[in-house]
Amino acid sequence: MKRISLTRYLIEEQRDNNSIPAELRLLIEVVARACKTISHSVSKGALGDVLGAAGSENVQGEIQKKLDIISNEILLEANEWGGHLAAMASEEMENFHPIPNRYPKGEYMLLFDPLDGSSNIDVNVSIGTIFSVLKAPEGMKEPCEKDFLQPGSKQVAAGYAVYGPQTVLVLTTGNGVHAFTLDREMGSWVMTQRDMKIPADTAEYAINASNARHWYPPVRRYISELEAGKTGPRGKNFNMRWIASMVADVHRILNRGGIFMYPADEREPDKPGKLRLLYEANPMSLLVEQAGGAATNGEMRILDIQPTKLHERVAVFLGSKNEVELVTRYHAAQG
Ligand code: AHM
Ligand code: MG
Repeated sequence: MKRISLTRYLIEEQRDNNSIPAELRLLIEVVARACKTISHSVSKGALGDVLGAAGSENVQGEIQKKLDIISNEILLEANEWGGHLAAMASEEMENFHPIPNRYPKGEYMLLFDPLDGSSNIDVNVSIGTIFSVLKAPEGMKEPCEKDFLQPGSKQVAAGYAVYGPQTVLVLTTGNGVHAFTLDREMGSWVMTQRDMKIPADTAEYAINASNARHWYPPVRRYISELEAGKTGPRGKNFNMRWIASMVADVHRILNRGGIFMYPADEREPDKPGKLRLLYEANPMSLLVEQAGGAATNGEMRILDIQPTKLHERVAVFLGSKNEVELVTRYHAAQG
């Protein structure tokens, strides 16, 4: 079998479609290299003294794990000196991270959740890194928060690395979704899936059902119909999976279909859901759409949402198109 490395894919994509300029290629390769380093740390576990809490909280008031902080540092350090970025932002930092003055600046902006699925770190369940790439607005001199507040449709690249039984990088630059498996002996990312596609129909759904009593009526209706199975209104049985790492749940959906949901609920009306728009929902929505699926917040396409702040939260329904459209219609019907 011919092995196509990540580098080769990026270069050929530029040659054939003119879609990955050299700076963007550098950026993607640097992020991929950082993910390799994170994967190495993750796999050391207790032997590397990387498990457990760091003793601090992030801006969302969540307890930070040692690996949240280590992964954040790895991504910042890898990306700040190459000259390809204007600024970075992360789930783990309240404010965005400008490129230090001693380094040249580039035209891209990188956003990431350095280690998604933090609750799974210490129990050896799949976790991941999610990233999103934007272009700095035309004429930007000193970056400010509002430069990051672009709708997800403006992303020029997005992806994640999942640290599971295998470490796999899944990437889109707007021309399909491709997966690269980390060959640890060779230290390289090798393309193992080209053009991943999500089937439009599915019999599998993912939601944290422990929140059921807080759901709004459209979500209750949708889930109760799935639960009713063959003798219910949907006339077929559905299976449920919930890994509690969005990266791992989305990876399953890209591979065999499904719908993933993290809805808003009645607990905190001002807080629409748990997941963050800019560095979780947007990159995952671009990947899912590029693979033929759909992603909404129940009301509109996630990629069309105009963000208003860096750490904004959003309700998420993504995956197999026909299911996402159905639950979105139930929201519209509710008015
Ligand atoms: P994190 O970024 O702090 O890890 O939180 C996001 C994660 C998602 O990966 C996952 O889908 C969700 O939180 C799980 O939430 P819950 O604890 O409700 O199961
Ligand atoms: Mg996360």
